[in-house]
Amino acid sequence: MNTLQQYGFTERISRLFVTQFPDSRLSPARVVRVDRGRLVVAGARGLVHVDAYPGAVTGDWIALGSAGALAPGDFAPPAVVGLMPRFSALRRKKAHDPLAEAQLLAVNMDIVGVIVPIDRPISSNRLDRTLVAAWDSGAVPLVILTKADLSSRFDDVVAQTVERAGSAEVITTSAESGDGLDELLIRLHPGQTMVLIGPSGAGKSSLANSLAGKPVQNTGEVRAADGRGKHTTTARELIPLPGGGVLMDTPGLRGFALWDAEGGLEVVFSDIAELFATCRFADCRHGPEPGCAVQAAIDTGILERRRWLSYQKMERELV
Ligand SMILES: Nc1nc2c(ncn2[C@@H]2O[C@H](COP(=O)(O)OP(=O)(O)OP(=O)(O)O)[C@@H](O)[C@H]2O)c(=O)[nH]1
Ligand SMILES: [Mg+2]
Ligand SMILES: [Zn+2]
Repeated sequence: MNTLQQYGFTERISRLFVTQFPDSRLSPARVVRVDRGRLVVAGARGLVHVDAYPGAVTGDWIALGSAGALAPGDFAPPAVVGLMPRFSALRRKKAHDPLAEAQLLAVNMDIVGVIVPIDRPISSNRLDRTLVAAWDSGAVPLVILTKADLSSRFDDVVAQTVERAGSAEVITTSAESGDGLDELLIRLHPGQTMVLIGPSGAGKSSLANSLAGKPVQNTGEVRAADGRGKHTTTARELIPLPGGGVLMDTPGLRGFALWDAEGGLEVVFSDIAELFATCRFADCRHGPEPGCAVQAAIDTGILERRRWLSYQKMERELV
């Protein structure tokens, strides 16, 4: 495998590249990390530094040419000349501010690894939000419970998470004991990319190191008082795995506000969408009006009130 392949270059990407950039003097590469004003990119000849390119983020496929003239025999350092269209993109809102812009968290991933640490109380609302954004991204979410060696409430937490995750798969792992790592790896096929998303201290970088089989990322202790992390990872970075898959480690996220993810909302709350269809009135606002299937489901305990509130909150956020 050459460097390009180690970073996820496949037949499919190769065909897309040629369609997008027919000029044979251009070559494909992938952004591994964005440093201040510079990009680390993986190309056929290895990792190289190039100047930043507007809009290019970690995970992007790019076209490399030579800066200045592209004439044969011209010796110039490689430079980014174009971006490939992205096949998936995970977005969130920058802050709890209606005017805030979308922030791209990750691009060109096949799997969104939603990291949930077992050593803290599960935040269902946060999990819901992250799953909505993940389903909307064009990739498939995989919920990864971490630090399985730590919890005595293990079965409880797993059951709670499985219920909440709906149609997303849930696996439990421990970077410490190695449990669950094989299960995770069989889901990441050669050439596929999985981004790890979650709060600081959740164990994303520890998982990356265990999967890579060597220390590639720094990890940091969590604060004893509340178990929160110290934002050890500060940049997104691609990490090639021995099996041919690619990981993207990311900095811990404080919150998760949604950006324009109606499609994901319907997947995660499909039970609620189904109820809407059976309300007596087509324009039911699901309040006190007669024949509301949502209210009936809450009354009979089929729908948890908390879940309904969570849905409403997210729906408002998306308007
Ligand atoms: N017992 C145990 N501790 C773990 C495990 N995974 C991670 N930890 C510990 O949890 C702490 C945080 O781990 P990191 O991997 O740095 O967490 P992170 O999600 O990368 O955090 P940020 O980079 O800040 O976003 C470290 O002290 C790790 O040793 C695990 O499977 N078991
Ligand atoms: Mg980290
Ligand atoms: Zn209704």
